[in-house]
Amino acid sequence: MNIARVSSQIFLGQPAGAFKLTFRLLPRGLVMENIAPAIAPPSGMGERKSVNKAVLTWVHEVESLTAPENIFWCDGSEEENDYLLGAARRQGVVIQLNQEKAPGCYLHRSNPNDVARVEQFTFICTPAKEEAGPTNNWAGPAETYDKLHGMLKGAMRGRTMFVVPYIMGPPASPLSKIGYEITDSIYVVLSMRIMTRMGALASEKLGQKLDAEFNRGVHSLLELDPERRLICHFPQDNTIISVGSGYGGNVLLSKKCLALRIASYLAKKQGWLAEHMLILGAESPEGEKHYIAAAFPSACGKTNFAMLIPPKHFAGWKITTIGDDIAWMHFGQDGRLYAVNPENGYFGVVPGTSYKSNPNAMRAIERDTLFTNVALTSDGSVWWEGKDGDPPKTATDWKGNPWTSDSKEKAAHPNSRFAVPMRNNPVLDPKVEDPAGVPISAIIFGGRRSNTMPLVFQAFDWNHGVYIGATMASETTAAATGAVGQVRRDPMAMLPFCGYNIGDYFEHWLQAGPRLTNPPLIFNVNWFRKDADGKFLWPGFGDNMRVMKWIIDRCEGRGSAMESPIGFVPRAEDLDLEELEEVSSEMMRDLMAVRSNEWEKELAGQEKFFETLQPYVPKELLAQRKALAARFGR
Ligand code: OXD
Ligand code: MN
Repeated sequence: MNIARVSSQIFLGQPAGAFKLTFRLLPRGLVMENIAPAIAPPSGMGERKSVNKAVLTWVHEVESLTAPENIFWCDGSEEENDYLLGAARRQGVVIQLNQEKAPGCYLHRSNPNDVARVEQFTFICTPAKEEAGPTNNWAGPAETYDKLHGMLKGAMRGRTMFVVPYIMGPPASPLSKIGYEITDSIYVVLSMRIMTRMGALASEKLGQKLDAEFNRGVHSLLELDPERRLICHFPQDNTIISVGSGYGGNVLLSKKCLALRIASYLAKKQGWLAEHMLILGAESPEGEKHYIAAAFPSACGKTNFAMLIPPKHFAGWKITTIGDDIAWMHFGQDGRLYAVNPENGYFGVVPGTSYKSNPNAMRAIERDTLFTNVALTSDGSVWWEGKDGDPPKTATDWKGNPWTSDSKEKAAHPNSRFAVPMRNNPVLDPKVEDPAGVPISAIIFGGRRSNTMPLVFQAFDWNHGVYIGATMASETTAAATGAVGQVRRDPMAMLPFCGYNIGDYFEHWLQAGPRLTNPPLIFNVNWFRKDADGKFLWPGFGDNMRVMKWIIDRCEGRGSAMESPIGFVPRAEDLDLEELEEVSSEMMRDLMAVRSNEWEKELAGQEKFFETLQPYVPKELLAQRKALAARFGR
C-alpha cells in the first residue's frame, strides 16, 4: 500500500466523516489505495429507494456481489447534487472553478491512462457470435458474466454504491426508455444528472410493475487498470457491465452503451432506428422549417453543425438544436421519419471550441458545466487549444502538471470534454421535448476525408443512400484510443456503436425505405477536403449553412444539380456562395471534383470492406456497388 498517499488524503483537511476508508482489501488479499472512498451522507439523503421489486432485487444482488460500504439512491434533486459536488470536491474528484467567471462549473481530471473510448475492450455478448457480426468484438454471455462477476466481487468494498435511475428521451414519448446505472464513481453520478433525465422522475415512470422494462447497467472503476477494462453489452438481457474505466464514453452507460448499442438492437427488433446522428431544425426567413439528421463519426463536428450560426448573408435563417449526438427515429403514420433526442445534455469535444467556431456552445458552457481534462488557469478558469484569445502564459495541464505557453505538450487533452445540460443551449429547439419527435426531411452522412469525397452530393434514391451510408469512411480521431488520422470505414458512423450484426443493420435500413411513403432525402457531405498543400478547402462551421441551404432546396424540389456517377452534385452556381471571398472558383472546383483516379481507389476500398463483412452484406448493397462501378465504366 502507498501509505504516503493514503495518509496525505487523511491529512489534507478532509472533514471528519467524509471518508470511511482510504484503502481497501481486494479479494486476493492485496491492500490497495481506494480511488473512490465511500461518502457518508447526512440522514435523509440518498435514501429514496425504488418501489419496484425487480429493481430492489437486482440492486440487492449487485450489493451482495460488490460489497459496498453503503448504498446511495439518487433522486436527482438540487440538494443532492449540491451535496455530491461537495463530496466530490473533498475527495479531489472535481475542482470547483472560479464561480464568478464560471458559475456552476467544475473540472475533473481522469486517469491519464483512461481518456477515450476503448473499442478493443468493448464487447457484444450474444449467444451466437454471428448475432454480434463481423464488426464487433464478441464473447459468450455465460462466460462473460462469470468473468465480470469475478472482477466485481468485493469491488465496491469501502466505496459507496450509487443507484442512478434515468430516462432516455422525452418522458412522455412512447420511444423513451428507462435505465438504472449502478456505479461507484461520483463523477458518473454528476455527469448522468447532466446527460440524462435522472432521478425520482425515472423511478416514478417505471412504477411498481414487476415486469416493467428497464436497462440494468453496472459500472465499477475497479482500480482503473487498463488490463482490467471491459465494456460489455448483453442485448438480449438489456444489460450493460462496464469495469475499469472512468471515461465518459465507457461509463455513462446511458449514452453509447444504451442509447446506441442496446437501443440499435431493440430498434431492429421493434422496428425503429437508433442512430449516431445530430438533429437540427432550419427555419427560413419565410418561416419554412425543416428538420435534418446527420451522422458524422465521433469528433467530426456534430455538435458544431447542430448549433450552427449562419453567415451574415443568410440573415433571417434560424438553426435550432434537437440533439448533437444520438437520434431515435420511428415511422410516422404519414410515412415520414420522426426523431427524438434521447439525451438531456451534450458531452462535446472541447479543443477547437471558440466564440468563432461555435458561439452557441461557448455560451452554453459558460455555466453549469462539468469539464474533463482541460487545462486550469491561475484565475480558476479553464483553457484549451483553440479557445479564443492568446494562450495563458502559465496554466496547469490536464494531467495536473505545470504548463507554460512554451510547452511542447498540449495543455488540454485532444479528447477533453464538456458535459452541459441542453437547456443551456441558446438555440435549443422548442420541440425538443415533443413526445412525437420531429419529422426528418433529410439525412446527411459525412466523414473526415482529405480527398475523394466532394463537399456535398445527393443519393439517387433510398437504397443508393443506404449504400452511401454503408460505405462511409472517415479519418480516425482522438475520441477512441488508437492511431489518429487513418481512413477507416465507419458505416453510418455506427461502426463502434451498432449492437448487432452490421449486415442485419444494413438490411434494417433497406427495409425502412418501403415503409416510408415520404422518406427523407439522403446526402453525403465532406467539410474536410484538402488542397495539394494539405490546407482545408472549405471554411466549414457557419458556412456549412450554404450546403444546408442547397439540401433544403432539394427537399423542396427546387435546387438544381447535375447527375454524376456518385449521385446528384451541385454546380458552383447551384450553391449560394455570396460573400464567401475566401473560397476561389478553383477551390470550389477542387471541392466539388469527382475524380476517377480517386474513385478507382475508393471503389476498391469499398469492395475490400464489403469482403470483410461477408457473408452478411445484403444483395441489394452488392448490386449498388456494381452499379456504381459501372457508372465509372468498370
Ligand atoms: C462521443 C463519441 O463521445 O462519439 O459522442 O465518442
Ligand atoms: Mn458520438
